[in-house]
Amino acid sequence: MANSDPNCLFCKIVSGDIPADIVYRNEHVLAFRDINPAAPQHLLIIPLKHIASLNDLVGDEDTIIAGQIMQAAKVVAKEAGIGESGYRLVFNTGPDSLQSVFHIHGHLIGGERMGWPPF
Ligand code: DGP
Repeated sequence: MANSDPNCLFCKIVSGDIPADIVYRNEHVLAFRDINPAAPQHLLIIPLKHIASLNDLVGDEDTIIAGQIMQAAKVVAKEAGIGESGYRLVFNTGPDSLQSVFHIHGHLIGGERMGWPPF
């Protein structure tokens, strides 16, 4: 696949080389359950294109991809039953955020009352 990194875990989930509990897919993005859920509903939404992090979004194409992630989040939240009760979409970015997988992903979390601030 174009724009894929052979060393990237999430690119391997996109290609099917590593299995995941996929809940949603379209021609631009993929959503699957986090292997280590932090909430009753914890989905990861990623672009099919390899982009390392939010800091690596460049140009109009990536701007569109960012919007596609958010549009998918809305759909996935609704399908997960949290569209109305509420959810967060979190993009950990950089060391202080504890980002550990360098393929941009939105954590869609919900299914329980959350606190704020989140740390
Ligand atoms: P972050 O720390 O923001 O980079 O989040 C990475 C998330 O990816 C973390 O919550 C755990 C999840 N994760 C890591 N490896 C796998 C995997 O192989 N499968 C799935 N489904 N999730 C994974």
